[in-house]
Amino acid sequence: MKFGKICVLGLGYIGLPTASTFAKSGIQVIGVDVNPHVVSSLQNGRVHIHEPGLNELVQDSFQSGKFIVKENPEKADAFIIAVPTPFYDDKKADLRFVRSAAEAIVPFLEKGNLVVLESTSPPLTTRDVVGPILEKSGLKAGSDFYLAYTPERVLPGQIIRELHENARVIGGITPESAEVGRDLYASFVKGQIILTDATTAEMVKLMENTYRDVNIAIANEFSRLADRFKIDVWEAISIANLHPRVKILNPGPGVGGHCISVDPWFLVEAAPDITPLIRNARLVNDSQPHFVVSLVKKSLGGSLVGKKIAVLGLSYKANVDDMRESPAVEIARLLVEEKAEIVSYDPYYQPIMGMQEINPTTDLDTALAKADLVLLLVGHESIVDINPVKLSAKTDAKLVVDAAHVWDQDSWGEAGFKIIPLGSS
Ligand code: SAJ
Repeated sequence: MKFGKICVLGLGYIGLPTASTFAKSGIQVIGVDVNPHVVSSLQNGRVHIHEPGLNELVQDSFQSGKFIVKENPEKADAFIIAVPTPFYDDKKADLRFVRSAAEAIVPFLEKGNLVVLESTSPPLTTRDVVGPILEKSGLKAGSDFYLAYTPERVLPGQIIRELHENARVIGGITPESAEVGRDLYASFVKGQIILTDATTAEMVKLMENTYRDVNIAIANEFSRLADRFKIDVWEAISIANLHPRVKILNPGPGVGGHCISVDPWFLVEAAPDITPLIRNARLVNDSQPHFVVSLVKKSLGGSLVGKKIAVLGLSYKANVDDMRESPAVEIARLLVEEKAEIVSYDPYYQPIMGMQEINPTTDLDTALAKADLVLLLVGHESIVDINPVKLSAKTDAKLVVDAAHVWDQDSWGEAGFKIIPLGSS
């Protein structure tokens, strides 16, 4: 099938790169967002998301006239839903954005159209939630219009490259729906395109992120065991990983972001009676910030009251500006609760992010000025590259807890610092 014009609903971290990539491939794209600020900012040529290469891509597609941003959808050959699926406080999936995007398509849906859901969703969402909403149009899913699920699987920081290069799974509610989906995505995907049914494609996405979460949980638990038995977890992991069938991931301050810390809960919600491992892995990773705080406490002699701590890094992982669901931010908050006096440094911090309670700054010197201890939480390149000799001139702190395991113990030791890596104290 040929696609002259498509509508992309949701212009966030995934929808905006996807919409502009389709536009670059020559398809007329109408980008739609319910947030008027996002719409007006894009209409004025301002890209609201920090992602390498995205600004250039969006500007190019605006200039070519192939990408237009509007508040409402209109008739098109295909509709792509790329809205967020957060969870409620009780960890149940919040499908309100998916439902309202599907509702918004109903008045414009015509025979022969394709509708694709990209948002990460619990199993059966495409068939049992999106399908019935679209059928309010009087058209039948699978026979009058095509319906498919294709998860985005790109890594923040490398979205543009991975959109093109990653393998893409497309699951249809009928085999024809998957094939028509392939016709659309083949316009830019260079990786392998695998066709399957919609529920398998939903599970693929959830299984990938759950696999990673469980593996990080075991690495985090190993860091606690290493602390208990006074060994260096990094040395033990690197030796264990020499085994040809072992690949242990890295322990860290916890798991953040809007994917890995959320998606496993969709499986637990869908089948709580058969998912104890997935649930417990989530609980282990969610409690890792407390372990880091206990390590800091131990390093400072047992109490944090009045202790001055420079917290380095607030994002959920290195080299991104995303501080949502960040374990580093949680650690900073826990330190404040324990009455430590902290200054939190992150080069990506912006005042619009708020969080005044953790005393944020983009000035490293301010963070270090009066510190008793440096707590390194995120290995942003600019933090990894800090020269220990230069840093020693800026602070009286001689103790460093390195939860990201990025500073070399020997060279920092020579500059007069005691480095305490997570999992080898
Ligand atoms: N982390 C560790 N130890 C590790 C690896 C990661 O503690 O060894 C932590 C990170 O610091 C971070 C969190 O886990 O807090 C998640 O980071 P990540 O880089 O593993 O993943 P995300 O959330 O940025 O992106 C993931 C990716 N999924 C997989 O790699 C299986 C990406 O491909 C998905 O598209 C994305 O989730 C998504 O949107 O679902």
